[in-house]
Amino acid sequence: MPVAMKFAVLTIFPEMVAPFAAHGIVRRAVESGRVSISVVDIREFAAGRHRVTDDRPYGGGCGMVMKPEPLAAAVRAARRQMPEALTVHLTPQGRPFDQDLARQLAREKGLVLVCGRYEGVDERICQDFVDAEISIGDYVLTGGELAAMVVMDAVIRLIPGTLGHEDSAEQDSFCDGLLEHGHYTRPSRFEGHGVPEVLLSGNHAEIRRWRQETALIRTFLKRPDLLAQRPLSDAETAILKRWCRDIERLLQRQAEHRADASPGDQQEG
Ligand code: 9D3
Repeated sequence: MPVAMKFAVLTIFPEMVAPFAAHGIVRRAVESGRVSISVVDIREFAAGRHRVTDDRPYGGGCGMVMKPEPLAAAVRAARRQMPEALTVHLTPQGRPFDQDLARQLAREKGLVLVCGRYEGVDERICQDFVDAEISIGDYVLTGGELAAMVVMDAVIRLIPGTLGHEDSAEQDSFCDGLLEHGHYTRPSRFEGHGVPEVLLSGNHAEIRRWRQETALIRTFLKRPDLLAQRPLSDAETAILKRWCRDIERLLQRQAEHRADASPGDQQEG
């Protein structure tokens, strides 16, 4: 199996990243030869007996900055190994990572992932040694390593052949812009809770309909932002209209009950 995607992770904490390749789908992807992951210790490119990788910021202020020379040397060495790779800096200032970006990155031949620590990386590295900047979200981490692993994880499962079931990547949430329906397995009763009857029926058309409907309603309830930016199919429009009609009918009936029960509530004269 030819390597479909090469990763190099540049970090001062290689022990943090190494175990990432040791489990599950990622491990299988590496063992099958579809993916290679090399973890590069930036410190090995640092000069002097103490192999210092950080220094105080020009202009003063708290915190330390990653020195440019070791990083530059590490990026150059990684690129020499993978000349076609895209060099990505994981930084809070980067483009927010999402499934679209994961799909884009999965088309690359290789990724050199530069993990910052401390307050950040010398700006001249950002300018001259990096093709793209990525953030994994608006919260503050202590470094880029977890972000690099998040990016690799999302990208690796998109590489053909890495998921057991070939079409699972196409079916999951965000692929069609909806959250997934609920999942159930045995036992059929668990601590007082059953399984939706339709899933036990063996009627596959009905099951498909139930899954489509619950996925849509669940997305509306939990992530309305996903629906706002996504066109609805005719089937989906029909499902939502039916819920709308059912809710209107319920409200109508409630209003009628109220009118019967307490005529005093009505405005008269
Ligand atoms: C005080 C200013 N901080 C910026 C918000 C400085 C700072 C905090 C944390 C600089 C770097 C970091 C370490 N974070 C990352 O390296 C990082 C990150 C993140 O913190 N959140 C989301 N995505 C990413 S990607 C890399």
